Amino acid sequence: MVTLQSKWRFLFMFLGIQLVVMALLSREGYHKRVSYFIRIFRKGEAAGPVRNRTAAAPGGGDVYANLSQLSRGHDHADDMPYCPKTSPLIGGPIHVSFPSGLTLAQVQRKNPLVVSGGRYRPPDCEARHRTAIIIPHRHREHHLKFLLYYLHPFLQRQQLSYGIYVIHQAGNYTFNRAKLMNVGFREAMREEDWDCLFFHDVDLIPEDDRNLYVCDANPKHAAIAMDKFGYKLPYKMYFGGVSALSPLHYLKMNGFPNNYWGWGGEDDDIGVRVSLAGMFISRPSLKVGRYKMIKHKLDKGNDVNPKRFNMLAKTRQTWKMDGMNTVEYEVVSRDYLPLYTNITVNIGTESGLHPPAQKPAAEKPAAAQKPAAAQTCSRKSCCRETCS
Ligand code: UDH
Ligand code: NGS
Repeated sequence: MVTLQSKWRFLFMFLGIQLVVMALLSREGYHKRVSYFIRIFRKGEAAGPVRNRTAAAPGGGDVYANLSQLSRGHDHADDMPYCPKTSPLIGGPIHVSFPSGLTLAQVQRKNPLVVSGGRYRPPDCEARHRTAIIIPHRHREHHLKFLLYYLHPFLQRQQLSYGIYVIHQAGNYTFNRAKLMNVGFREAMREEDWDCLFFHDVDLIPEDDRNLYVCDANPKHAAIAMDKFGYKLPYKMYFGGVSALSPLHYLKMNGFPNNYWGWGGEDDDIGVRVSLAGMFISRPSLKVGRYKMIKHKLDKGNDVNPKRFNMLAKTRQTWKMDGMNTVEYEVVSRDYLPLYTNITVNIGTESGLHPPAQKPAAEKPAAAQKPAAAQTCSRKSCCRETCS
């Protein structure tokens, strides 16, 4: 009798506990609690600096999801089939965050199929597109690390054959983004017959891998929806951040201007060149052309260019005289690093590649004590591009 009673008590207790658990789970917000417990169990597994998520996760998937399926060590046989027109690895929105502590060695370990110089080919099919990424750079190593962390898997998911070039401006003279891109174009094309070039700011991380890094029939402005502009175009002719041109597009518009020293206007000039050369700006949809910008302030050595509006007003007259046909530079070094090709380049100043060394400020007459970046072009010390 006693044993039968305790059996019933046990059964009621068991059913009661089940009811309480079911009630808890069915309440609003149980998802959060369940994932909280799952995270506790998974704590020890967190291998990478960015949490693994599945491609379908709300708020974006892990950019490395699915890539471990790619097998290493395939020989690139001549009879390899073309990759499918739409890559089966594409997953849509990508979760982007910038955790502290990420190292280049970690990025390298996450990308075992990337070879010297930051080159990649799909291991199991012949890529349909060959894309070079050109990144103008100086003193932004911290941003570069994050860009590489996201860009490598992003491009692999699109089954592209690709190479990443970082064009590093040597010295401390005022930064010149557009001229560095001209250098990048020439140096990348010297190495391989790329069919598309992506000109990519170092601080912009793509948030959707349906934003294909291939060229369109017209020059493409890819960074159409940035978080800092509320995921909208700031103005209709905006062409900044990330753009994509085929070699033919690039040469048709005589490349980019060489004479925008400092911040601003060069991207607008490039946008104007597109239409002056008889082309249109193509764009992805606002849904896929999304980018997160790594927040930062204006760099030292990249002051706002006070001449930019005057220069922009003259693009129609200058674009054929200044660009790829006049670009002058000296490659200081070329390094085939594990995750990218670094090209350090002397692009000189407004006064040429080897301007006469400036005397120390104390020895100069007062009138000559302007900072180099603020010097204007006089007829005597003619800047090749602006004073013709
Ligand atoms: N860049 C460098 N080093 C520099 C300057 C620029 O690597 O010292 C490169 C880098 O790839 C960067 C790109 O040039 O992403 C564009 O420069 P930027 O990021 O400074 O330009 P952006 O317009 O930001 O994105 C400017 C910050 C606020 C400017 C406010 C002016 N009113
Ligand atoms: C325009 C600049 C562009 C610049 C854009 C966005 O005003 O070079 O703002 O700037 N054009 C001129 O100054 C003529 S941002 O908000 O990213 O700092 O890209």
